[in-house]
Amino acid sequence: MTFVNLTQNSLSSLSDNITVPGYDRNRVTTGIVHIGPSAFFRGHLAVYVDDLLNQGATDLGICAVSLKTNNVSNALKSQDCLYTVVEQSAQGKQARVIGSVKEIIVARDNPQVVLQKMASPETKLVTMTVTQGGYYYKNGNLDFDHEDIKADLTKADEPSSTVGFIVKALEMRMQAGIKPFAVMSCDNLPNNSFVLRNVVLAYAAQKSPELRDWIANEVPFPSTMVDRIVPKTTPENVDQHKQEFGYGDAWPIYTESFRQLVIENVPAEFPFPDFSKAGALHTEDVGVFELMKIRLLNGTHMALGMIGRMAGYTYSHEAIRDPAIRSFIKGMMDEMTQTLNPVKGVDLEAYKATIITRLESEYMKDELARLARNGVDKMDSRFLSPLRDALSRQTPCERLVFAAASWIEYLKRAGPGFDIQDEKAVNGALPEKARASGSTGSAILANKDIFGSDLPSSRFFQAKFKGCLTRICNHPDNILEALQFPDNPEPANTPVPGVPAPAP
Ligand code: CS2
Repeated sequence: MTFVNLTQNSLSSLSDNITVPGYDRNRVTTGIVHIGPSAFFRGHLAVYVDDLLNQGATDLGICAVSLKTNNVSNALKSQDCLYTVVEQSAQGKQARVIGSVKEIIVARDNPQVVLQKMASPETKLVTMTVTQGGYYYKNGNLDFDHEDIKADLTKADEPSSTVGFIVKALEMRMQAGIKPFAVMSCDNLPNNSFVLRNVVLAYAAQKSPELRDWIANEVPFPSTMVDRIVPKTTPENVDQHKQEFGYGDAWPIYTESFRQLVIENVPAEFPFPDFSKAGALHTEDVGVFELMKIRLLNGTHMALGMIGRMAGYTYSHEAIRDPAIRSFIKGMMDEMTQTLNPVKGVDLEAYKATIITRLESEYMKDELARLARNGVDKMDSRFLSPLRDALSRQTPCERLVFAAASWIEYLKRAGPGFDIQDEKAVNGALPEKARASGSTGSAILANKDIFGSDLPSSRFFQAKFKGCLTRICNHPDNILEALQFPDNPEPANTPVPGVPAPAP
């Protein structure tokens, strides 16, 4: 059997059950530059934009920019930047061809083309999904010691980093008298665009105070809460897609039907797309939504990823169906909930129940290894900052401590056959350090960039952490047996007898 490949010309020959762009892509101009065209972006923001184009917008086409790699560009270029999003649920699979990405550029090969795009008056919005590493954020400021930042500051006309590109393009606009674009992060990072604004301003200040002030006064940086589970596309997905839908797509995106986008308000006079037409929520206070999602979904993901994988499971739906893991996860979510403020319009109990249902979906085939990756970057937002809140609110946190302690065991297991997918951990020899520190995890806890100095010196935390890690180490072949928790946990911060007070 022969299959057509997805292109603009082949759209009309696809079967009727495939949704295709209902707008003339030739009439769509570029209004958004997106840095980091990850699977998540293609399954999330690009779909919202596709909705807006279907509703008649013509000035919101996306120019996708890969900073270094050309794999997305190679896959999408031959299909006119079209790709399929397959939504899967118990109701079946719905395939939809997304047309919002109009062009794709690899910045390393064409930095000037990227800058021209960003500086063009047509571009009103620059968005990004680059994961935490792309923010060059360290101890509350721009990491001036990072090689990328050092290099960009010396040859700023040809940047290579996210921050370098954003600042250079804004400088070009300022010098040309063109209004700036808005900058919107779509990464899972608390206060995502606020963090981005801080690093951008710090970098711009090195170039000129005038540029820094112009950015500070003129550029909106709306923070967002973004949510949609987008597992890694596998070679099997590519084959399966061809068989099921009758056409070839080099890189289809398999995802769930759920999606959510919450965006901080932008001043009304700024030409910002109205994403509410595509189901997003524009709000004054996005922070509460972000915290809710990062803790309840991403925190749960990471704990499920580590513990589930160490228990021998491969996928999210398998792990969450294990009664011991499920009960642990539900208990941990309850502990997380007590660290949150109420979220207007959201019933947190219903929100948690929806997350469990999403995790259970066997259609997703979401790998636990994906959920547990990049722990160095994620430990803080997923477990340590909720733990700090639990300690100050004096709410129960036994399971949160267990999740943090299980990271030490996860690190220990790194090696052939157990890829932890965490470059920073591997480069920093954290697996070796974890193995060397036995059941105390002391060499890892001593890493102030990750744990800070407050948590390791809390007597309550110390004792609980040691208790959890000891239990884990006592059950080397079955981590599930270490999941034992008291029915009536003591509130956080209760002094624990026998644990020495921290050094002054
Ligand atoms: C995952 C996320 O890798 C991770 O940290 O938890 O990619 C998660 O699937 C998305 O944030 C869901 O919105």
